[in-house]
Amino acid sequence: MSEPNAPPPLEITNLDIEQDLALEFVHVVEEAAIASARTMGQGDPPKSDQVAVQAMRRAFERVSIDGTIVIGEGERDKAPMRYIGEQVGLKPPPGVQYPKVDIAVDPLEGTNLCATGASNSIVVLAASEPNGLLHAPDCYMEKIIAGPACRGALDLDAPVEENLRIIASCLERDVSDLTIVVLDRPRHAKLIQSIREAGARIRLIHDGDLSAGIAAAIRGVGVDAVMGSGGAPEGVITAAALRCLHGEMLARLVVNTPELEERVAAMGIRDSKRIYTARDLAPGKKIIFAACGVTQGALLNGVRFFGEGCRTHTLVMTRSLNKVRFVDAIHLQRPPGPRGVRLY
Ligand code: VTB
Repeated sequence: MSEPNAPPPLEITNLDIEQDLALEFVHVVEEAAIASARTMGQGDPPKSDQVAVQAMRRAFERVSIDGTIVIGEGERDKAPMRYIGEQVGLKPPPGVQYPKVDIAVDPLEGTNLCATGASNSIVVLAASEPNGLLHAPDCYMEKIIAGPACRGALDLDAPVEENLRIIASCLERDVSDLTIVVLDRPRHAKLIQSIREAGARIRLIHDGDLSAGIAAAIRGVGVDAVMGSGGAPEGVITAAALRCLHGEMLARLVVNTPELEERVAAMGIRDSKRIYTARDLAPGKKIIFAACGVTQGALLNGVRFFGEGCRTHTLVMTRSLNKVRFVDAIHLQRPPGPRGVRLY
């Protein structure tokens, strides 16, 4: 018999992150994408970022999760909006507990791309059960990312030309047929030279190694691999996507100052030189990944506005359910005119 004054038992909802919440996460990235797309080309990156973060926050308030942001806006970017450790999700009614979910977000990946109207800026989030995503420090990360054909075949410490030879052979083509994406940064001068000498083609990008990483794991988008160093937080989110796509990723934190060494140690990372696979970076059993295009991109269309609303394009993937979905949504902000819903 229960105690007369005992609190009522907690009703733990059976919501499954992948099965039941996919559409909720789609809604979160759509809202942030629509908000930031309104600022496209205004030349104000912090503003673009801020509206994305605010819209994301508001949208999270409707999702039935007990969420914790484990990767948020970067200290590197000095984007002060979404803090690591922040709790998100709908407040449950008394006696109910929603599923605990760890969340990694990049409310606007490619802030500068959006601010200049350049292609490939996206809103991204990854979610998993607690501890399913590495709590990475906001430093650089060396990365090599390729598609499923290259699984287990690459070596982060091998010479560039060797990895290119392997990628070409896994994809059954010549090195000269490959397209390698590299962030256009002075630190990559040597890497770029080596790729050129090996004879592969290069696409230099200004920002957005996350969307390039996803593209590398999908055939037909024109990216065979991504090489070089980019943000570690972006690396973890890429890894979550790659786990859903069964792609290949090797990565290592770039810990090159005593301060960083200390910060990494304080975060519980014992071996700062460790080479991580996608599975190490995103070990979750349940993983959901959602990305919505902001500006037009190779993989995702940007947000298109028209009289009565707008249209968004979202990629949503789940690891254990093995689903890769593209969601093409029309958001009516007012009733359509007499000729019905417009598709553009
Ligand atoms: C990359 C890129 C991001 O940061 O991770 C890059 O994909 C790395 O930092 O879009 P640097 O700009 O210092 O090279 C972004 O450009 C934005 O954080």
